[in-house]
Parts: sequence; structure tokens; C-alpha cells
Amino acid sequence: MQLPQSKIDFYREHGFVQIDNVLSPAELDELGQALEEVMLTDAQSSIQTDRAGGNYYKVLNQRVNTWRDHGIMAKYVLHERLAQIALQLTGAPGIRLFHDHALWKMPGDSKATPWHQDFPYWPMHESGALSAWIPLHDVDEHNGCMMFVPGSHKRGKLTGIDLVNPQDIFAFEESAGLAQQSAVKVPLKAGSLTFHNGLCFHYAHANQSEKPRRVLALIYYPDGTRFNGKSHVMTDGLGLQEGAPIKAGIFPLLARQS
Ligand SMILES: O=C(O)CCC(=O)C(=O)O
Repeated sequence: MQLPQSKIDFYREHGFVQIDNVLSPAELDELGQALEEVMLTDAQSSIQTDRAGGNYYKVLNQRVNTWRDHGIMAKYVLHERLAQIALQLTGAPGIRLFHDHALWKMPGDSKATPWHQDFPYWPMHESGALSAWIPLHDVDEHNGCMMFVPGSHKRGKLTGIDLVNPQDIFAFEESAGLAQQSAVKVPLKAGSLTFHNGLCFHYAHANQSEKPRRVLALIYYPDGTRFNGKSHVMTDGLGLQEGAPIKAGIFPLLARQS
């Protein structure tokens, strides 16, 4: 899938981009069914970050590394089409998978995902990592679509936000001049998706619908990104040396410049 230069320029200028019609209805059906199977089955090798009733669960019912549980999840998480988009947006020499995560917002007592950057959570020295955010159905502000602050990725890495008891990211000194009012709401049709830079401020509405908001997000990073030595569930126990490139079989190189 060759992106128009206008999409690449938009991503680099604003820190996020919407790309339409990436997955076909048949692919969405296949992916959606596999995701349901993974989310509704216990005792797997993926990691569920909180259980029903927990405070984090009200923000996100999250499972990390669904691709290790299900062949069809692996098919999409490792999909070359998606990694090729990340390659074009970043211009990196190569793109590796960091991890996938299912991000469901459950109906009922649903909380918004507060304004935050992703990069502070990742054990990476250089910035450049990004996420593909792939809804399995139409999303709007009623059922949990995303918002982004254009250009906020240029502010660099700020303090990580607690997603349950959030600090106000707009009150940070480094956020001076960035206003929540400049945020852009991005409703999406099924099959379309967004990519966002790990430094871009983003937010997702609470889910006020009757059904789970079902999203699969894929985190990619430029090949050569170095380990910053911080603890993270994906890198703990791998014996990575601080300052060494983050490389292991669980971080496959999915796309590279030809
Ligand atoms: O889906 C959400 O509610 C938040 C997603 C998010 O923060 C991310 O993908 O980085």
C-alpha cells in the first residue's frame, strides 16, 4: 500500500494521521472474530492488565500480545501492509513490532482514556515509535473514538500520565501554548485507522454505547532504537544492555527500506 505524500507529510507535521479503507470487510470479520476468541478465553500467554471491577479496567480492558495466543491475531499483528505504512510514515530504515494490545472499552461504567503521551511508558532511548489504532467497527465520540493535539509530538517527552488518576498534561510547563481546544476528534469507519507518534498527546472518549468498543493497537518502533534501561513488561528478563538496540525474536523486523 503506497501512501500519498500528503499523508506522510501530515503525520510528520501533526503527529497523527487517519488512513481510510486499509482493511476489507472480510479481513475485519476474520480479525474481529479472532479478537473476540482471545478476549473471551482465559489462561493464555497474553497479559490482561486488569480484571473486571478494577479502576484501570474501567478505562481499558487491555490484553497485551494477543498474537501469541491466536494464529489469526498473528496474521494481522505481523501484517506487512500495516508495517509498510509505519515504514513510510517514519522513513525509518526498518520497522519492528514492540507489542500489540487489544484496547476494549467496556459498556456500563466506562471512563475516558485521559490525555497522555505513550512514549514515556516505553523503555526506548530515541523517540520515533508509533501506534496503529485499528477499530473493529465504526467509532465516534459516543463509543470511544480518539482525539489528538496536532503538533504536540514536537514538545518532546513529558512526564508519564497515570491513566487512572491523571495529571493534567496541559498544565505541564512544557505544554505551554498547547490547548485542549485545539484537539481534533477522529471518528472512523470500520476498515479505517489512525497512526500516532508516541509523543503526540491523545485521548479517547468513554464508551456510552451498549457494546464493547473493540480496538486492536499495534506498537512499532524504528529498527536501531536503543534500550534505555527502564523496566517494561516486554523487555524485563531479556538481558538487554542499556544503550543496545532493542532486538529479540519477539520484536520481529516486519518491514525495511528496499
Ligand atoms: O483506545 C484508547 O482508549 C486509548 C488508546 C491509546 O492511548 C493508544 O493507543 O495509545
